[in-house]
Amino acid sequence: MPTPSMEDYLEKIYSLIEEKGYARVSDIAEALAVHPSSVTKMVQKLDKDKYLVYEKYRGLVLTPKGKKIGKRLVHRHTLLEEFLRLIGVDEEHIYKDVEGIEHHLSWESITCIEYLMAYFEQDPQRSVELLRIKQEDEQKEEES
Ligand SMILES: [Mn+2]
Repeated sequence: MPTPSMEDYLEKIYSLIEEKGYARVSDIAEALAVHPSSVTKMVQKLDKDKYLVYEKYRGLVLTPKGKKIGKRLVHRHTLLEEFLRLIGVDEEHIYKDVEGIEHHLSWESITCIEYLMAYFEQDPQRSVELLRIKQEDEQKEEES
């Protein structure tokens, strides 16, 4: 299993390749706000663990194993963002909160959150009700 830090890299590499068709060390460094030498080190580790193949002048290519896990990690991130948005978390907190929790949930918990999302999607009234409870509580707070 990849470590949380490896997961961050695989997630970012996968989405860069999806968006641009390639992922350069400099792009990864910028996206993760880290030094390029840290990227090179991690990319070598991911290569050693068979998540990708890294050739200095040709760039990096995800292996089938790297693609599979990268796709799952990107999906997990998106799902958690949608989940926090649905339960009414402020937009300004969403990205950071997801970055904070995504590596610490089991895949079972992720699957259960997927079911919860399906529950809300089946009847849009359900999320309206949820947000009504939130609003009422916020109003009470203001009045007290
Ligand atoms: Mn993420």
